[in-house]
Amino acid sequence: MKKSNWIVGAAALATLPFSIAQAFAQDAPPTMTADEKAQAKKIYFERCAGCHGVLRKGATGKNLEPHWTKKLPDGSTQEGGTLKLGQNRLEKIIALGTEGGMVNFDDILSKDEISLMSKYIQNTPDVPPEYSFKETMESWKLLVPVDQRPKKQMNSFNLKNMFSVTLRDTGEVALIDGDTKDIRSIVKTGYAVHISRLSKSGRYVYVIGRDGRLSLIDLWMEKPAVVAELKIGFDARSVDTSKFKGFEDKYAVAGSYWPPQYVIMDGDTLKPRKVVSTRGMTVDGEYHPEPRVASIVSSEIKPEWVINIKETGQILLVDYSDIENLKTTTIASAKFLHDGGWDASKRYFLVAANASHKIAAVDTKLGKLAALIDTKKIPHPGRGANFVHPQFGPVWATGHLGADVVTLISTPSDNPKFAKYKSNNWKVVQEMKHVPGNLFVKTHPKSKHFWADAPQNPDRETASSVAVWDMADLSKPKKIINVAKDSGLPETKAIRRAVHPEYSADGTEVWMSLWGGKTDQSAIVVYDDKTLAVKKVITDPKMITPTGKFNVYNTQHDIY
Ligand code: DHE
Repeated sequence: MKKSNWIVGAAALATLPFSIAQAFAQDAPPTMTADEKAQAKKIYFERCAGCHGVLRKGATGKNLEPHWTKKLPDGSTQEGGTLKLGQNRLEKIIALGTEGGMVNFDDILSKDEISLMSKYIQNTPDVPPEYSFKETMESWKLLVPVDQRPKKQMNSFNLKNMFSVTLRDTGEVALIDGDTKDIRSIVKTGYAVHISRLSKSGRYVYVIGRDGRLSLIDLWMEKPAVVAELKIGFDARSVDTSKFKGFEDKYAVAGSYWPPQYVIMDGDTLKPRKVVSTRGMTVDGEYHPEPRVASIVSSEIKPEWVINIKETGQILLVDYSDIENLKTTTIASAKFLHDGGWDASKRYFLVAANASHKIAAVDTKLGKLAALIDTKKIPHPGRGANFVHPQFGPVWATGHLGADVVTLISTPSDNPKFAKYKSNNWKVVQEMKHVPGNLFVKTHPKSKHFWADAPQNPDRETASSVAVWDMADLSKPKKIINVAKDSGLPETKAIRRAVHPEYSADGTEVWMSLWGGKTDQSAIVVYDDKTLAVKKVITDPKMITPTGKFNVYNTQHDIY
């Protein structure tokens, strides 16, 4: 229906012959009580919005607006080649997942909840409220002012090798001493806490929760604790700090999924300085009401952040040298930008446009797109991994949620010894056989191994295991390590997904999390990177749903 006609449409319905009016009546979405709606809304926010968007316009996950979740009025499921879903099909998809990358929810949601969610997504999406600078400022809590904080490190921990570990479902991070493997502190943070990032100095940890709560932890305190908090939005995933010379620890920036905007703050207090909306045009020239802020990284060669806008496919280089007069370079790449990391030279940033099956590489020195590289389905690099390939020279690697490979892309280098590889640059030089459902890959400059997880794979054994390649000879079969078995913990109903390899500061150990059931005691299994033998199982009744682990030194210096 044309925009100019849409008001007339409703009135005209009343005059239609009975059979057609009845058909329109059948087109009404499934009815729900207010309580059911509230419950479904909560589950949608917690479990679905990340991939499908608050407005359900689709990104990593498919569009879930009623025009295709609901069957046609006559019950048919096809219209001009578009498949319509309907209650039964939706219930199946939610329960069992799809080959396209949707995970199965039958071990997370009950049958009733799956039925409820299927009804909910046939109804019109709820639009959450906006969130202004004033409200952002009102949420700010300075718990320990700067002048009341330690002037030097007050504990004896080796802070370089401290790990900030996400305890996803308890909304906490555990600060674990990488040398002794002791839990030094468990800190309350935001709901379904997502990632940690480090200030340039390595003193402050910034932790962002999915509820938009940003927590600032001071590692110099005798017992590291939260010294400031800010609610940057209602739904958030990313944060970073200013790392350019002269701006160390000065600013922080956090990206919000809803409302679609980013917030610039003072680095040591989180006092908000500026809120910038990301609404605007996609690379295809269409207006998007919900362009969410995906990954953010901080350049060390310019006072700039690379801010990746998911739905528009626009990569922003935001110059923070004068935040009152903010200058932004907008680089068109491809939709739907997600996560990414630096190449080995830290001049190029490579980010997954995951639903377009592409990697975009930005030259941050020239402020231009360097390449758009086609890959297999749904690349998901985390931050990716850099190493020197025996045949192809420097490469950056990404795994895939939707394909059974790890993709190696040749990256440029100023080092004359790599000049012979120049003609390979920005090409996919190898696809290493893996399995779908991979989220994170990792290596370390001092390591000879390459690690890739597969936590989203539907097979229990595969999801609980991690694959390790010998980088000196990538044709050798990879080694599969069952992390759940290595933990020695009793089996649980929920799959314990082995997720997010992270190196110790010296590159000798690899830490793997076991992401288990919402209330199950779980563990981090620490491997000797050389021998691949278990070195230590870190477990504790408070170790519930450990996922991302952020080694202070590696995160501070973007080593991956
Ligand atoms: Fe993440 C990074 C978004 C689900 C663990 N995740 C990122 C980044 C984004 C993102 C945009 C890049 C941040 C940056 O670098 O600034 N993640 C999303 C989602 O939208 C998604 C798909 C769905 C959701 O509802 O949130 C999602 N993420 C997850 C998980 O379920 C994971 C596996 C477990 C968890 O604890 O939430 C998870 N995401 C991570 C981790 C990183 C991450 C560990 C950082 C990787 C790194 O090595 O830096």
